[in-house]
Amino acid sequence: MSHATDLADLATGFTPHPIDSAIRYREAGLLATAPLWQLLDAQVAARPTQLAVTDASVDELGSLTYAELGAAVGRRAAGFAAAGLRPGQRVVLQVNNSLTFAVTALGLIRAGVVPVMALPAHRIAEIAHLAVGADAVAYISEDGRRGFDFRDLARELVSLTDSLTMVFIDGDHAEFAPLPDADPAAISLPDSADPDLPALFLVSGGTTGLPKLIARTHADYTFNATRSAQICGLTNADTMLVALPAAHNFPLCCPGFLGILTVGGHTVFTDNPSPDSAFEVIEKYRVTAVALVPALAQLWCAATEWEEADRSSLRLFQVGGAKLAEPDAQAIDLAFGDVVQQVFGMAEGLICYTRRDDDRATIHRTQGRPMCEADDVRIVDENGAQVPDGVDGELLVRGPYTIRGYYRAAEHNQRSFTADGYYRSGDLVRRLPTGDLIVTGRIKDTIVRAGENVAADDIEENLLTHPGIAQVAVVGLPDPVLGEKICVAAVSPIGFGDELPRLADLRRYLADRGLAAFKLPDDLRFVSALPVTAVGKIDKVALRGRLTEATTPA
Ligand code: OOB
Repeated sequence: MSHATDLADLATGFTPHPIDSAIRYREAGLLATAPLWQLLDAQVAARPTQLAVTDASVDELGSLTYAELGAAVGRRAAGFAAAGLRPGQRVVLQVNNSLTFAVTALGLIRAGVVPVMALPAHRIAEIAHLAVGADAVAYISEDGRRGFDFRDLARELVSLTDSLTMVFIDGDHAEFAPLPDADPAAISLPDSADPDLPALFLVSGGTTGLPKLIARTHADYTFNATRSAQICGLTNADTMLVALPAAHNFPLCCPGFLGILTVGGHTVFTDNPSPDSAFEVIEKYRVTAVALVPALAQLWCAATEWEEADRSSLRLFQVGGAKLAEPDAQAIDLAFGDVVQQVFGMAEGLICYTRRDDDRATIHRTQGRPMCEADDVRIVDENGAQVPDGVDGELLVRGPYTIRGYYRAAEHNQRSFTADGYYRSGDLVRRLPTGDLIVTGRIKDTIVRAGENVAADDIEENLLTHPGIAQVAVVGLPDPVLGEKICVAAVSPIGFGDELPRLADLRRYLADRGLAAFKLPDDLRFVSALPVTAVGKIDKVALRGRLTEATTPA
């Protein structure tokens, strides 16, 4: 295929903004005209000697300045081009947090090759699905040094997919190719890109079914990074710790690695988010900002009781990906000094932030408000009619950086988008008169018990106020009499010494808080940990499976 055909192929099955919206967004200055890699080029020119990236798991030579990062990215891009990868072609990238991640992801983008940002926890089912869906020509990963051998996955993948002809492996590459580098002066790289074509693919974070491909364009992702960095007040004096998997939208671009790139700051990558390791990294590099999911944030808070490393440099503690309970938000502020920020976002687009100058109560209680004035949020009832402020409804969204359709998923798009182009998030939210949003649950997360609809999040929120419960998930399990019974899976707080609450205690507790009798749980299991998704959110599908297995007689 010629380059033009590769780009035409990339555009097939991609849903752009309608032309009038694209013009309006561009006129408002929200959609860039430059390719995404321009973010790096600008910093290489502006501050070549400043530190750009550090790999916390490498003791020596683990850092690159902007000039060095620019050069490494150029060589990697040239290497991919020399290996035969062409602009517009898709590749699946699955690399743990490291300098290799930074150089390889940016190298692909610089070469015009479009990475599918797989998470390290994905396995063959997800990777094969993504590779086939994107018609990927290459898989890029690493060896077995981190406890899982991605070369085995590569072997299976090659046997399952027709389009895939190249595998590049970081480290011990076995029968595959090593990550390529070449002299950029000797090979031609694209000097521009259509800003409204995909620069990369994110994968959807849903816990139902296989991940879907989310095309993010040069223009919309540049905006996502730039606006996020502004809202979070990042400057080139900031150091961002990327502790969640870097391929996820949150640590990648909200503001994350790409956001800090827009202001010329420093990113430190770690593949170990546990507090004992991460706190040392914070002390060593004077980290100022970090993004975590709620379960990790809880762990970090608890660890401040015994970990001694100096964390006083932290000024921005972002939590998102799942609902942060108000007491947990307060606990973070107490333990780290008024630094918490809630982030409610989705790979599909919309990002909401609490703002630095909001009062602490708003920051503790809400999930923030949209980052862009052109974000068009509607909250609707089950008939699609808009609900007033203060009333729960499903969040629909349309805007400059929100997709108009999943990639090559026409049938799915019929369900996930309205006729006038809004993305149906499936999230239940409530808008306050201030514009701040409170996420109250998922529309499908209800248990039908003896004919009554019970919202799992209602019970969860109430249980989280109980001192004997640190984390909780409420799911419906099949029951011959009730149809579904309400099962509580709970984790007790670290160091919780007293006797664990029993089912009868919790039923009484909830009844005292005013919950209706039909909402009181039928079953209680204490577990050491709840199953989580690839980025660390509670995975109810897996949990239901586990609990059903545990109750089904053999
Ligand atoms: C982030 O992105 P995804 O694509 O992995 O997951 C999106 C979904 C949302 O639709 C919502 O159901 C849930 O995750 N979610 C939250 C939340 N943040 C995300 N639910 C309650 N409270 C929050 N703060 O998870 C993501 C992407 C960018 C930034 C932050 C998170």
